[in-house]
Amino acid sequence: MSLINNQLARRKLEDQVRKEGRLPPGQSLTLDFPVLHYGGIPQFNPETWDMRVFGLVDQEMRWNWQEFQALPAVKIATDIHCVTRWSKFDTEWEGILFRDFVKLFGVKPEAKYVIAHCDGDYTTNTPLNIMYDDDVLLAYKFNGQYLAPEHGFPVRTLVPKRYFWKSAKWLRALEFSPVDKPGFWEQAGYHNEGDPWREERMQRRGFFW
Ligand SMILES: Nc1nc2c(c(=O)[nH]1)N[C@H]1C(S)=C(S)[C@@H](COP(=O)(O)O)O[C@H]1N2
Ligand SMILES: [Mo]
Repeated sequence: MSLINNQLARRKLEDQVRKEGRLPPGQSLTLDFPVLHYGGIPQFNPETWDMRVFGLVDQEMRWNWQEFQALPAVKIATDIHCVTRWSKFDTEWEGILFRDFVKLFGVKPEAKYVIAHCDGDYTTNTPLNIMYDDDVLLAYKFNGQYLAPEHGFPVRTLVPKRYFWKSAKWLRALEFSPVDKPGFWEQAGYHNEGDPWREERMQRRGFFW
């Protein structure tokens, strides 16, 4: 497709999702899948990789790659919104539904926040009640294929109702905490909640802006 046709197609789809009430304020539709992260792309080693849960859980647990992949998975279609103002529509994901995942180890009633810990020291925080939504996954496939390394292979969280920085790539552990622990971007001045419909982008002037 020529550049002009591509632009027209993009505009047309954008108008459509706007009419449908699916385009949050200040966002525009992209047909690409931009890559954004801090630091390098971590190496995946299936021999040493594990997923862990710790903190306020009934039983701290870990899964190796084989065990993790064998857990019952679901497919969902959803829209994603990046704070850098792109939104992508009808994306298809496959992975373990957070709500199902927690049944494997049990969450203590005092747990109020989930902190995602990633390779490369990235963290991000989300209230537990948001994580129980029916669209929150520990995702390992996108549009039918395993995640590309730059999009978080082998596993990322997917929290579609928040700006995309809360969808943590290269996830290695979930911490269940009684107190909130602002993560990498949240400490740098991004909004702690990050709801795209309320345009919760920045909460204060951070170091860089
Ligand atoms: N581990 C990790 N996850 C991360 C980030 C990061 O720097 N490290 N960046 C976040 C940001 S700011 C965005 S916008 C999305 C981008 O995901 P994508 O590259 O798949 O589009 O990943 C999020 N998850
Ligand atoms: Mo981002």
